[in-house]
Amino acid sequence: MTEPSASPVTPATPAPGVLRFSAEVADALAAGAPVVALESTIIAHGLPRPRNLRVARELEDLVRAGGAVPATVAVLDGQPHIGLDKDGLERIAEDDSLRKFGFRELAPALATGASGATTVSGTAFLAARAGIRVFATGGLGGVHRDWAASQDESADLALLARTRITVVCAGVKSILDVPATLERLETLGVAVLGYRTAQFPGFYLTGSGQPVGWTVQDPAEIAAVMRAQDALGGIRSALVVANPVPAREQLDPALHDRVLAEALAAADRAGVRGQAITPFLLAHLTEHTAGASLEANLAAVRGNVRLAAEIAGRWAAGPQRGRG
Ligand code: PSU
Ligand code: MN
Repeated sequence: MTEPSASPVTPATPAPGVLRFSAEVADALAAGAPVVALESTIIAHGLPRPRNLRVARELEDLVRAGGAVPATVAVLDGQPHIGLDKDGLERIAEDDSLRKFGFRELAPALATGASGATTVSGTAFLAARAGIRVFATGGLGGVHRDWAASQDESADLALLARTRITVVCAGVKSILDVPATLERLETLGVAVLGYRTAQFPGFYLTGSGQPVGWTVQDPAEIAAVMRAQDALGGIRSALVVANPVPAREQLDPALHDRVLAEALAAADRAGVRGQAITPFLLAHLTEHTAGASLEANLAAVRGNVRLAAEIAGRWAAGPQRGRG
């Protein structure tokens, strides 16, 4: 693959043929046109069926409407796909045997021909290797609330500490310990920008109550920060752009707090842990808020996808005078 001229990334490129590009993603990267990576775990394990397939298509269409090319990432039959065709997207949404692949799962999956949806850590790694700089998701994984006992911290955080990609998210999932997750991002050296907010977003909620150190007002400023990261050189860490769900589309905070407490208690009773805990809690919230949490989740993801397309456009356009 030739490196896109407008995107000054220098990925340690994988061996030829390891990544399988969709035709539109290959063309866009070769032309230096804007591309937005999308993860597949949210489709396969984060959303109820059959709505998830419609959402997968809708998110790709939103990227296109924003002037960029969508690259939904997944591993199918041992091959990492950067951009899925119609059948691939259907498989992600409908195949019950699909696993959940974070970064560490990728090599065993390739070697054994396994199939799975990629999480933020799996997607960010593969997208960066492919030369894609902008990635949209819902909420990052992070430090779980029972961390002292379980030591459960999503692999998303450590991977972002060593991967040069910009992740647009609505904060971290509110099922997590948000202040602890922010501390970990600081420890790991991952920069966080609040998009038009001084408060770190709360995933289903517009605000988490936690402050964010930097506030940016437009995509050009974000692109300027990305260029500054590259200008500094050195450690290739990510940039987290935290984009709140609009207040009118957030989940009612009182309902959120009540149902989340119930969901955490239910997970504890059922002995759910490890990779299964995030899908369990998200599904419990959807069910016990009569779908309201799902609508807030989708509103957040849509906003992130739209913003990511704008950032990708700014990034591909190259440096502007005086800013990004
Ligand atoms: N955002 C959503 N829904 C999701 C996820 C993110 O709106 O389902 C997924 C992402 O793939 C993220 C994963 O990487 O949840 C975190 O899982 P874990 O806590 O097991 O690392
Ligand atoms: Mn975990």
